[in-house]
Amino acid sequence: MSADMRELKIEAARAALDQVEDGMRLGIGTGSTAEEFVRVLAERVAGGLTVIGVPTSERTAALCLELGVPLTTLDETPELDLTIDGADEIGPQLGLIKGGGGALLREKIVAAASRRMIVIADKSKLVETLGRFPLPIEVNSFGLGATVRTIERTARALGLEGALKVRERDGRPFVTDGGHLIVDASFGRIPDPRALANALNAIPGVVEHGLFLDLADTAFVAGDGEVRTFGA
Ligand code: ABF
Repeated sequence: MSADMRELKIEAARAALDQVEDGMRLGIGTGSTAEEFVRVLAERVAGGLTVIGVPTSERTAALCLELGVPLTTLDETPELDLTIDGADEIGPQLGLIKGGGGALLREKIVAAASRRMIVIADKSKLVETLGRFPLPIEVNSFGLGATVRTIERTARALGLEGALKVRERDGRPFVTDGGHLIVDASFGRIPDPRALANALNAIPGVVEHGLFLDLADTAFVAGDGEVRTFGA
């Protein structure tokens, strides 16, 4: 990642940090932008800010522990004030594609448990229509072949076609923190994300998908010397 790109992520992270108040219960996202947020948050915690966070991945949990950000779980703290997370794409009405980092299931559970969700990103994530980034779909490993066929058939009925690939890392299937697999679906433009989200939710082998609709309230998007605010 270039130094400029990292700087944009830090700027977006700082804008989100301004929304954090003493005593807040936070959802803490995953990915390189969310990691910049953890770093700036940790500085404030070291300076006396009192917050507690629910991490959306083991990776984020490890960074929080390393930097001294206090953690809790959704079992102990089922209601959160604010979640701050990155995204792979930010589309109209703050519809998102997430899951490129493989943490979409926990990210969605944590976002849904939060009163507010702020997305932080550099401007490369803004799109007019979702779908340039392959849609991550988390699936149970049982019945993988059948589930993939059902996803294909379901998408085709909505006019969407494209390659579905089981994600790999180091030549082996990528396994999520929840023990599931990820299918990356290169559908291209998704004109009706809600219809696709509903259809995917109805497939038994699909655990969750990376379409985050009606979850984000605000996006801070850094680029061209400014941080733009989208949403409330
Ligand atoms: C998480 O990290 C994911 O949902 C998304 O896939 C990814 C974005 O990563 P980065 O900030 O590194 O671009 O938020």
